[in-house]
Amino acid sequence: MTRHLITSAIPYINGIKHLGNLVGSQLPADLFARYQRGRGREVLFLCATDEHGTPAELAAAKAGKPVAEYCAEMHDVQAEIARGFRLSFDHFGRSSSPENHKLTQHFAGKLADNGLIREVTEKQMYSLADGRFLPDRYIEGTCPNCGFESARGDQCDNCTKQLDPTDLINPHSTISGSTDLEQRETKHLYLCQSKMRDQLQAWIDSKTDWPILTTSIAKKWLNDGDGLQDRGITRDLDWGIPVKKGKEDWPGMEGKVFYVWFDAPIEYIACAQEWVNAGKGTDWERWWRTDKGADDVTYTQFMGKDNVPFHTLSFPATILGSGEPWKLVDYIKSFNYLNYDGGQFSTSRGRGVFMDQALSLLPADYWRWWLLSHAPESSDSEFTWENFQASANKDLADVLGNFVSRVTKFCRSKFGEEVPAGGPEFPVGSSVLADLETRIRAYEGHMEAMDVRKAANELRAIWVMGNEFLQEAAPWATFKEDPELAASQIRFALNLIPLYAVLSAPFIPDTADTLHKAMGVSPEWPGPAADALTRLQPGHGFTVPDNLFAKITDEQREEWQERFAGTRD
Ligand code: B3M
Ligand code: ZN
Repeated sequence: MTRHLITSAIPYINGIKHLGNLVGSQLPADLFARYQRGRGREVLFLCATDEHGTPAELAAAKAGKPVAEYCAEMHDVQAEIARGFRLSFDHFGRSSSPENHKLTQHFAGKLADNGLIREVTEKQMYSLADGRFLPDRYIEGTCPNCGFESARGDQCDNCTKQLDPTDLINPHSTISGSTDLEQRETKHLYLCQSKMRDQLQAWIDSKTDWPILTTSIAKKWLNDGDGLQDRGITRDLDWGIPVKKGKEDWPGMEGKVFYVWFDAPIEYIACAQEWVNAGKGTDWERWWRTDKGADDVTYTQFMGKDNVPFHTLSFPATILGSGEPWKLVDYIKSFNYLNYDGGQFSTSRGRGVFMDQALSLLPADYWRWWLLSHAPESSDSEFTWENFQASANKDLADVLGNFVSRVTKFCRSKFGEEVPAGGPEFPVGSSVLADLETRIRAYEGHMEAMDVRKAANELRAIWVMGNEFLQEAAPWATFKEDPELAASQIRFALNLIPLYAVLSAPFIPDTADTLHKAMGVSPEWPGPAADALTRLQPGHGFTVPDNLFAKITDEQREEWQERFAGTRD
């Protein structure tokens, strides 16, 4: 049976992520991991924090902390919030781990051995006052294009023009404010991606089943001319993975580190090693080395569209270029952007709802359901408080919550807290059983295909069927004339609850758990609907769960809308 290796793009360490980040990678990856586990398949689901590069350094400086300390703290913060959202990683690693240091240096050594790395001498801004080279975004000055005074070395935020630090008028260091800057020569390593163009092209061309969003981005980069330029994989920074050729020093590269986008995807592999070293698993090679059994692994990656070039070209170039039998990704599921109330979510400007804030308002299942059922798959989508309120109240409270409440309470009042006997097993003269069968199989199909919205729609339709059945059968009316028939109707309806629980678990795991417990059964993926709907036999005890979903009131919605209208600190 195939095993599933699943990774989510690893979130930057520089602060708590917003809901747009969540729905673009970690959450759909979790949906898929939970689904595959639910089907009884072996899964290794990995994620980590992306801890290197200038964003980490800048965020640590802003927090007034040494960068290593900042990263350790933020990792724990992000891990805690991930638990809050019930993201079921088998391991949540760190790209700064010793495992990743070693493996990144190993890959660099192999690439060098294979003639895929060249040394390039280039000029870069050096700050005498700071005693260091400055990355582009550590330099600010006046934009030559629009006159904006705080244009960054890489781009003007005012007129969006792409800049080079040497374009700026009056450039100064953002660390010290010093204008004592000069151009100095520095040597860097470049990965010769251009030599691998044909190999990468053939590989991408073979992926005929990939989402168009993924392949169109990859092909654009491959064919545009500048996409597959050789790429600098080192930086003049203190924080990062020291440049080494395997275990050996790399002459001329002292004091330099690898570029964050070189080591970040390698962390997908190092994370599996961390998982073993943390005592949670025993054999990482079985998942990652095709010479050690990973041939029957299906590897799926989840990410936002901005990450696609790195996963379709750069990382595969690292893997293929190593000449070693590493597992390559089988399927890349990418997402468009989620916007926030008429604009963009923005980490730097603190615009939108952030993961910690969301959990302080409502339990994770509300957010999971809304985000997944509105996943930005075929185009960008938008979060509005009205839509969030309407979906949660309708789908969760009116449809699912209300069904469970009506069925269990009616049964308790008329037959007690156990499944009643009497009457036929299935509704006579109704297509409900056949319709359920069709819908369950369609749901499975959408989940296998990672069609997140289609799966959510199918699940919603399955929930709706329960209410429609109740409406039609009207056991409260039948009970007066034919209690036997009412008993059989309610038995059928009760049996829908564990079915709903197991099907819904990938989307709303806490609610699923509550339902399984209330019905006194463990999760069991449905075979034929007729079998699944006779699981609860007469006499089987259950309890009436507490109200599953409170409705979001207009007052709450308005208050939240107001509270999140501005920007965070
Ligand atoms: N940290 C960017 C992002 O979070 C980056 C992803 C790395 S995946 C190896 O969108
Ligand atoms: Zn400008």
